[in-house]
Order: sequence, then C-alpha cells, then structure tokens
Amino acid sequence: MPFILSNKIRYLGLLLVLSLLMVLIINTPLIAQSKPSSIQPNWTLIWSDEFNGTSVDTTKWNIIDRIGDINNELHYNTPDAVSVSDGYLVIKSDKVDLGGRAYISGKINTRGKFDFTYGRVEICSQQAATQGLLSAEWLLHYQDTGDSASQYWPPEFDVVEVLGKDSSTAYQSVHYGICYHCRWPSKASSTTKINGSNFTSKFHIFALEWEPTEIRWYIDGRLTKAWTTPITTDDPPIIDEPMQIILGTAVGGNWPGSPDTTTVFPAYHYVDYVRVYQRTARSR
Ligand SMILES: [Ca+2]
Repeated sequence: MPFILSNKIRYLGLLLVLSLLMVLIINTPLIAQSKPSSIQPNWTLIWSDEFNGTSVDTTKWNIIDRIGDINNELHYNTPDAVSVSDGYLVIKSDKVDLGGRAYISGKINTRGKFDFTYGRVEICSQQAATQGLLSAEWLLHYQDTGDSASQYWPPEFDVVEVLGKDSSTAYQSVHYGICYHCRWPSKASSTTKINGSNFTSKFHIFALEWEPTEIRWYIDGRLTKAWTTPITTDDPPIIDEPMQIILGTAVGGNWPGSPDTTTVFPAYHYVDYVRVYQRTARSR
C-alpha cells in the first residue's frame, strides 16, 4: 500500500514539524534577547551594564539633574526622564516645563565611578526620532561634567550621534587638542557620516576601539571610521587621558535645531547594553 504509507509518512513528518515549532514557541522569551556581541577573542570584558534591573544602577552611573547647558540646548536633564525597563535603559524626551526650560530629557554618565584609558566600548542602542532631538553616546575626559565646556575639553570621542530628523544617518567623531594635551580653543575634529540603516526603529551595535595611536569605529561589526593620531608636529595630540561614558538625548541646540510643528513627543532613546573591553595581555 505505497499510497497510504506515503500519506502516513507525510502525516508523521507534519506532526514532527508542528512539535518542533511548539518547542520553539514555548522556549522563545517574550522579551527579545540582547544582540550578540561581535567581539574578537583578544579583548577581555572589564565593565558592563546590561540594564537588567528595575532602575539605573547608581553604583555605575550618575543621573544628571540640571539644565542642558552646552550647545544652546533647550531641555532640563531630569532623573524622571531616565528609567530601566525590560532590559533597556530608556531616555525620554518630552515637552514639559521644568527648571525654566520647556522640555525635559535625560543624561547619565560614569564620571568618578568608571573611567578608562584605551579599550573597546560597545553600545547596543536605538536612537530617538523626531525633529529637534540629538541622541548621543560618547566618551569625555573624566574630569569634565558633560555640560559646560571647560578647560578639560577636548578630548571627546563620539561612539555615535543621531539627529532625530534624519533616522538614516549616524555620525562618529573625535574632537582633540591640536597639541599635546592642549584644550579649547586649540582643537580639531574628525567626523564621519554613515548613511543607510534606520537608527531610530532598529537596534544596532556601535563600537569604538581606542588604541594608543588609532581609534576605530564600527556599526554592526563593519568598520565605519578609522582615525590615526596625527604626528605632524613635534607636539602631537596624544589621546591618552581617562574617559567617562555619557549617554543622553538633547532637545534643541546648535546642531539639531529646535522642535517644530512636525516634532512628536514623547520620543525615546533606548540602550540595550554598554560593554567595555581591554586588550588581553599576550603571553610572552
Ligand atoms: Ca539589555
């Protein structure tokens, strides 16, 4: 009875496929798992935050509570705009009057709690959409507060910046002194514009590898920018100072411009994780 046997085989095959599907469905968590790291084997994890708790871990981060006062920003940084939920850091920007400002947003930094010199920082994140916002994930000299341009700026390394009005463009930059450890205004910058992906509706992995003479930037494992310390004088700008990590969203300011009639509030900037690695010592 070849016909019946064939049908039986088909029936058993279908049952097997359905059973496998059930196992997959039952074992799939409701919350999406973190994207896998693209890390190479010769880097060792030295610090991380997966944002798995119910609030920002203040042993790792300072939550800023003051006006945004760089680049003519229009918002007040309030702890109320920063939360941790479902495995993500959530930074909310909204039109709310606070502290003499018409908008609120959030910023956290590791100043005084974690700083490092050289290494790889990897951030999985999705930036905020809408006109007037600037999502930024960056490194700054640890003595700087992150606001108020001071004698300690630069250096600054921008792992990624995204303007809310242009979801398909990311910016990766280095700002540096043009002489050894010199500060504002003796500074120069190198910025690379990366087009293509949607940065406000999908998570991407942004990485920066900081070595003594070179910095490299990546998006989803692809090298997007490389900058070599210029040695054009007897006094090269050596970028060797300990840096803090800063995550935040600005409302308004010189670069994003002000919110307008097209702006949709509230808007959200999500960070899945921040991981910092340093080179594994090679055996001699
Ligand atoms: Ca996470």
